[in-house]
Amino acid sequence: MALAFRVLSLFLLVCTLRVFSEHSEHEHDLNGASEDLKYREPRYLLYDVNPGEGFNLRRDVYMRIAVLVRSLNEDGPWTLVLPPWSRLYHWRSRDVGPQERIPWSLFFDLDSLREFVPVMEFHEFLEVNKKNTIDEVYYLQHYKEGWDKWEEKMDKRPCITNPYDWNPESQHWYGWFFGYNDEVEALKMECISVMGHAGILKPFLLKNTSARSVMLDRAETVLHDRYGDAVFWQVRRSMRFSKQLRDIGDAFRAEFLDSTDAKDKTVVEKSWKNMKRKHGDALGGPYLAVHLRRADFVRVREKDVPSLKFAAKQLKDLAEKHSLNKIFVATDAPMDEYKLLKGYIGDSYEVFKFEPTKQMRKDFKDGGVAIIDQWICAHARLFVGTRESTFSFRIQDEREILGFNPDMTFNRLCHEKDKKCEQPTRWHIEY
Ligand SMILES: Nc1nc2c(ncn2[C@@H]2O[C@H](COP(=O)(O)OP(=O)(O)O)[C@@H](O)[C@H]2O)c(=O)[nH]1
Ligand SMILES: *[C@@H]1O[C@H](CO)[C@@H](O)[C@H](O)[C@H]1NC(C)=O
Ligand SMILES: [Mg+2]
Repeated sequence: MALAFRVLSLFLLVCTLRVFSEHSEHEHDLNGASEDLKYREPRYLLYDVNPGEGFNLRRDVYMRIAVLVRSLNEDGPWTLVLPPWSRLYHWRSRDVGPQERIPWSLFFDLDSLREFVPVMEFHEFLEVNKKNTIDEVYYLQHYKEGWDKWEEKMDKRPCITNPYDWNPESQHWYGWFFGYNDEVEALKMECISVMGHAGILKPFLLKNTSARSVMLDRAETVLHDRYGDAVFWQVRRSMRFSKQLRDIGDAFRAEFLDSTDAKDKTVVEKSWKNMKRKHGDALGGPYLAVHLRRADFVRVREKDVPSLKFAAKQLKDLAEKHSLNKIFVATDAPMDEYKLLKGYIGDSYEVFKFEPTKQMRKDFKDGGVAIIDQWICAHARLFVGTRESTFSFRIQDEREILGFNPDMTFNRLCHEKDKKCEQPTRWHIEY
């Protein structure tokens, strides 16, 4: 495994260097351009997200920034530097080794991301950057005074809170830097109050700074340029999970759920660009999948999370209605809660949960196991999620990409007291 990773990262580095040298050729074309213009290309955009945010909101922030970087590339070559995954709040397993500095290639297919925008891993950036400093960090924040009318604007302002510290010795800024806090520093750090879409940052990045590497911290502060349009879906389609994780999910489907792509009409094209499914093209495997979000949600979203008994009742009713006798459960609930649920469902249905081997957990960590759960849910005939869970939302998008009938996707569990039981908003795919 370790060797496979080394080979993989070497390969990715070669790809990056290729992109890099293509850019150098481009620089030779810049006849008469000033020395520093030549020096600054390609430029690098780094970003980070509020430390408390979970994996699936972070995926959404990637999309906003990827659209920005693609638009920056209309002006000159920019590369998006992927923020390593370090110590996410929900990743609690202690027996799988440290869950930090995890590169994106463990979870995602980088070649697929690159079909939307140039990206590189942070460790590759450090290699081509040749120094352990980021030129400029802009910490995005809201306006201290709040707002009464919404308007797009951004201004340099004093920091409301500032997690960076000045290091008088090096004359640089200390920061978390995705868990590289003992190695990496920033030359300059400022706060910017912003209200608007990610696109508002483009003129600032092109005109107000010529730094080679710029990091936007708290990038979730800016909104999607256009939520749900064709470009939104392009970047979403490019965010494919890594092959190794998909393979594990597919093997589980085949072994336990009688589910294969050919039979279920969920065959994936080599490039996401060639995949343009219509609603109803996909059939899905003969099982009902539920994403039962528990853990912190039981407390913070009490009104939306049903009791295990009532969840079981809803699942049985749905399985019966759709004549499905297998139920796949993806959940962050502890084992005892899962067993209770299974007991409430009873013997008339076969209930499954993905149980990773010890080696899989070590190799792919909590983040990888969660992706396998999402992948299996994405292939079910019928999916039921949890209200307001970005984990459930990402499964819904995945099913839109695969071409499911929306009736089989946009469903959720409800609390016993929620008689209205409003179903999720249907964000349909656009091409
Ligand atoms: N394996 C697994 N992990 C889950 C499941 N549901 C939640 N988690 C974990 O809990 C995290 C929830 O955070 P997040 O991704 O922000 O989704 P949200 O909080 O539901 O919007 C996930 O990223 C997973 O690490 C599940 O069904 N299976
Ligand atoms: C960017 O530069 C323009 C022109 O100099 C200036 O008006 C604007 O305030 C600057 N933006 C920020 C956020 O500092
Ligand atoms: Mg969350």
